[in-house]
Amino acid sequence: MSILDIRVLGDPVLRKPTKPVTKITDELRKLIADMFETMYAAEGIGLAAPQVGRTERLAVVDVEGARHVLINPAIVSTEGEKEKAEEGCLSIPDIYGDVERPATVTILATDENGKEYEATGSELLGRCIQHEIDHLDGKLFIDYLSPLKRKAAMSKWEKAKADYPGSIRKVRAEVKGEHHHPNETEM
Ligand code: K2U
Ligand code: ZN
Repeated sequence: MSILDIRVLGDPVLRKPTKPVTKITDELRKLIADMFETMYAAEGIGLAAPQVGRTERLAVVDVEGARHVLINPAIVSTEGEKEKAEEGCLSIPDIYGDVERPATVTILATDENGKEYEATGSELLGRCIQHEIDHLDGKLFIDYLSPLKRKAAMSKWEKAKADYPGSIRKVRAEVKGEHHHPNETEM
């Protein structure tokens, strides 16, 4: 498995809608494994293919140990009052903002064995799933901010982006044992 570079705001790949996965190949499974490794190294709880420069409709999620592979995910229903919570994004480092989203979401997706499944998530899992599916539609959390808040975020990003030449964020390997997952294969 390898840690991939993360694309940051400014890279057009983050704004391109993704293409449905038609065949689950060994290469796609390797990408899934690399996305989990990259996500853990970047201390995220979700990661979508565009964030590593790929255009497949694919994301991975691990919220409190609940790992989900989201291949061709679709939201089938949302429930509950909209809840506001602060969000960040691995592709927009150090920028945060409040985003309102439905509390609970039910999705239909395919797993890495090609099996279709339905999952329901609330709270952080529900929010993360919605954040990742937005990525697959070229949408970022800053799109939900009020014009004033977005202006503030963008001017902060104008300065911060100098640290990411080529809109690339290099992710360093975690220190061993810093963050281990039970079913993670040893390198
Ligand atoms: O897709 C991504 O950029 C990873 C996002 C996913 C996410 C954003 C907001 C709320 C929930 C999930 C995050 O940067 S992962 C970082 C993180 C870690 C713990 C809790 C919230 C966010
Ligand atoms: Zn994100």
